[in-house]
Amino acid sequence: MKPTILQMGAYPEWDEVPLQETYDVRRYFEAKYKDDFLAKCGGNIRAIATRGELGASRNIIEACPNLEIISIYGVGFDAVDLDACRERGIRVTNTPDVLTGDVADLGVAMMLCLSRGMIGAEEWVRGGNWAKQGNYPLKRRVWGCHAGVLGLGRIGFEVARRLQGFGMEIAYSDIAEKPEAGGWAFEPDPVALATRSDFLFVTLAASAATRHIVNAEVIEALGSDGMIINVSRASNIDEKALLDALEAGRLGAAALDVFENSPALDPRFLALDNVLLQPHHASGTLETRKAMGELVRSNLAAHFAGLELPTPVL
Ligand code: 8YV
Repeated sequence: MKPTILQMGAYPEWDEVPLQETYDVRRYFEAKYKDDFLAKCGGNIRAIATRGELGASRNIIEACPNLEIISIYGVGFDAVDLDACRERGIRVTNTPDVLTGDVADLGVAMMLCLSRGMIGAEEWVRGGNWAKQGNYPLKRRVWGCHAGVLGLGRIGFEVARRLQGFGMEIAYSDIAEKPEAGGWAFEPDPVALATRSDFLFVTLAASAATRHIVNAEVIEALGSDGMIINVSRASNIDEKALLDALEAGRLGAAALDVFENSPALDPRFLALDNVLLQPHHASGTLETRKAMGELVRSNLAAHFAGLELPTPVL
């Protein structure tokens, strides 16, 4: 008999097909009446397949008394209630490493794109302003500037390595100094990091402890010429303080791949011209998403075969 699994969100077809071949899949995201749906199938669920941003709340975990494992399509596990899992010995897996390069690439691309005004420049050409009004307004340099990396984990490290190629001066904050950081300066205090940075990359794994780590003080320290680039989670930034500072020009610019309440982001963002807004797609390449889907399935397969999990969180 195929094990029954609860699927929290849609996957591409190349992931749906093998999942359905191997498991009896119950699609939570398609159920109209979620509570009734869980009341009916919850007792049969042995695994949850979810996505980074969807996770699994305590409610859902409790509605599945025979749950053994949660497999996340994404590296972030902040949306899974880990305490609820620990209480019941439920295993949790994620998809680290396979997405690191793409997330770092997009972060760096966002910095370049916003700093050099590439979106506006494209409109300048397409809209005929180049011919009518002449040259595009001058923008800001990136190479040789100071970059701060808040969270030197896998993704932060790859961001910093890329920035080094642009001849940037690199500093980072983390819980402790990292031996792999080589010549990059360690600055434990995020405010001090922001003070010395032109570009502040937010790359740390989100948790209750990192909520609003980028607060009004950090934002002010970055200042009216500074830019924030966030490819982690929205909760790492105090979004209201960010919007206030962007509107008042106390922060120069922000390039964001993540938002509170996404995809229904705060309409204040849409009125700003000092932002670059991206639809949470830092890991969104065909190659990486295929690797993530495979890892979701290999974690589930290892669990049901009684083998060691390839990429466990818990
Ligand atoms: C994905 C993510 O966009 O890795 C994560 O934690 O949030 C992203 O890579 C997401 O998990 C896909 O649903």
